[in-house]
Amino acid sequence: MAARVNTRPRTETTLETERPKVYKVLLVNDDYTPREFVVTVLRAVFRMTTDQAHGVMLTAHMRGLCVVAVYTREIAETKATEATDMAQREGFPLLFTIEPED
Ligand code: TYC
Repeated sequence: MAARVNTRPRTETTLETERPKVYKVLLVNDDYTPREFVVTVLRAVFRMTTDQAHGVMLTAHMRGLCVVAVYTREIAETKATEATDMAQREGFPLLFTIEPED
């Protein structure tokens, strides 16, 4: 009797799960925006406690920049714009920017 040969092609499938790209929202220091106002914006837009907001504000004040939070692109853009607009309406140069996280 002829040997039965397995002619099934050998294939390998690897499943890769794409990691969603995430973006950091950065708070930029300036010399004009009052500290208390920065804390107010961080509390309102990023839902921080006063202590958290104060810590982030101080880090930006001392180092020039601070990572506020990490989100998907659309949420990061919306929050950075909302926070920057809030300051602009009060005449402050406070700036939030976004940057892809590596
Ligand atoms: N440097 C500002 C001041 O001394 C306060 C400040 C902190 C402004 C952080 C912006 O991202 C900032 N009044």
